Amino acid sequence: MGTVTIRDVRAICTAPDGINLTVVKVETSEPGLYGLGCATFAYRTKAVRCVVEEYLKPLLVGRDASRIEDLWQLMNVNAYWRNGPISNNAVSGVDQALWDIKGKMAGMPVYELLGGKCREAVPLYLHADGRDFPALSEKIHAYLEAGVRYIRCQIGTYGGGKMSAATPPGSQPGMYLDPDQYARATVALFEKLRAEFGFEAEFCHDVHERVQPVEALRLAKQLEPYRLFFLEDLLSPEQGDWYRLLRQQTATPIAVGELFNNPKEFDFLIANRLIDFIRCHTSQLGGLTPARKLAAFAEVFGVRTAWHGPGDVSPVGHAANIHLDLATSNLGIQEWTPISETLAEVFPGCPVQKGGYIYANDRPGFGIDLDEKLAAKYPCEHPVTQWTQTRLVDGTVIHP
Ligand code: GCO
Ligand code: MG
Repeated sequence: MGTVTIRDVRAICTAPDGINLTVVKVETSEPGLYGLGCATFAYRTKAVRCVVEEYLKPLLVGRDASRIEDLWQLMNVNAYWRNGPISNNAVSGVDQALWDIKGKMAGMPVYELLGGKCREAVPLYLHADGRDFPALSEKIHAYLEAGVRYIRCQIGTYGGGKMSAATPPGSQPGMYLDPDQYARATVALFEKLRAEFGFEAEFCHDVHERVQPVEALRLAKQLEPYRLFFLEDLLSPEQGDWYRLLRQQTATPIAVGELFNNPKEFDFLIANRLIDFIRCHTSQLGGLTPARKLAAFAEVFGVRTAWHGPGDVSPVGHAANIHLDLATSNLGIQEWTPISETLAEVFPGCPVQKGGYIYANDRPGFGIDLDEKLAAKYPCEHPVTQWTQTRLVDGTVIHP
């Protein structure tokens, strides 16, 4: 086969489960040879699609599809300004598609291209949530019976709700939160959870950057006796330096990263061993190429991976995470969102969950496809994002 070049680059936007997903399809000069990559930024779908089709496509068509590293570097600096979520997601879609193509050309699953399996399957964690303790406890029992041992425990997701009587009349609409009430309730929650489930189950919790730094410090210390597997997003990326103080005062394992786009947001956290798990949303980083470099960098400092794996990652993105996980020795855990029947129809070849593990298939590339006709039946919608309009009791906007 001579040089295989890029013939077309398209963004396919679809919402089979009502969550906007963006997948880039790179078609090549070789008939029938194409790759798929995840570019999902659920709240700016149109913007990512525009970057892919109006800017990256003209840059890429006609170029050698085998030159993944060169093309990643070219795309990353092509707009001069870089390291933002919209351009990174667009670059990720192309990058992952090129890895998919390379696997298909080599006749190998991508995990083989990355060094081969470190394990037969990938350990996962699932989200358990409930409006109250009994509802949460019932979910956890069901997961444990199904062989899932790592569980993220929340009551009322990330806290917050309607404005209270303490909010000044006439305040703006939004998701109102009392961080101190949330922090006190969280400590009480894990005391009850450990009393009911003991210490065999591995519990995580996601603070979702919703408390002030000193409250975060106090919360991490108060949770220490309950031996969490990790405590996530204690601080917003803007307050990352507070992790230096946190590390000196508590042994609660720290996980952070889903909001990171720029290497300068995480390099000091890893190089100074201030965190235990890096939680990046791999398309937000720019794809598999930067993610595999980040995994290797983290290994040097004893930091483990725990890639972001919520509902707003496409099954292609989940597959890319799983292939990277399989070939990564410093894998910590993989966040998993069960794939619905509808999603599995639109994306044939999804990774499969069996008990507490995820299995990739062994087909070349990522082993996953996209039924474009079916995908077109689930168009994306673009309403104003509501849940991120989070406010304190007094009406002040806070990080969501
Ligand atoms: C997680 C994340 C998600 C995000 C969501 C934003 O740990 O999985 O915090 O729940 O809130 O991906 O769209
Ligand atoms: Mg999170």
